[in-house]
Amino acid sequence: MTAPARTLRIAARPGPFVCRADEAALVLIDMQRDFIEPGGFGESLGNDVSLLAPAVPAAARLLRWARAQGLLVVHTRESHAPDLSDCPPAKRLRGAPRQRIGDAGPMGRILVRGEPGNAIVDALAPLAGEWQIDKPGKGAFHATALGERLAARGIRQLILGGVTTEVCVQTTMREANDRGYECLLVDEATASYFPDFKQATLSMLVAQGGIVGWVGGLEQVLAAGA
Ligand code: TIU
Repeated sequence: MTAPARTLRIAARPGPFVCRADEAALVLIDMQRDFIEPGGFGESLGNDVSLLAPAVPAAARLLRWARAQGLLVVHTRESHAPDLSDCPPAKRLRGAPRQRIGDAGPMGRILVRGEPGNAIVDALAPLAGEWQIDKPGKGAFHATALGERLAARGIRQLILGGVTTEVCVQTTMREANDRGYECLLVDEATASYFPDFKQATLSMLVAQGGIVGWVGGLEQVLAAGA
């Protein structure tokens, strides 16, 4: 006889998120130096990167919790091949950034795989066995093997954090929702260069009875399974 699935009941909006630990993964989106530290892609777009700093210790607490609960942990990086063959001109040429994707910056080439600035920040460094997904798009399912790998592992629920809330995190959560995953986004573990965009994103995800999924507070997540 197989043991019943271990469930963690997390108080959330629009209602409780009942996490089945064996079928759930923590997905931390793009917690990279390129977005969080000066000299990377985020700053090259004209953003104040200090607005993302509070999400780092919050994501670190969430990561410790997920590891303690035995959840699969997935880290993503927005990144491109050195020859930029996976970067459409429409992405590289968009806007008027100080430096474009592939240009040389103080932390290496902007948003290029393997460069120092493309690494995940030290406080959230992946452990051996945790998945690291390099993604050329905003969503983590686009042009990656993430969907196939999660399906092969029997994962049905995603607990999400990362940056930025309304860009890569929201895109990934919407992609996942359309693929049938139940998704919980953890408020303090996500951040935006535009705080009002973050708040609007959280509101729109849970509106209409959770049209895209759930949003929960960090303390409520940590209290589950404590
Ligand atoms: N610009 C911005 O807010 N975000 C991105 O370009 N990528 C991610 O969100 N990771």
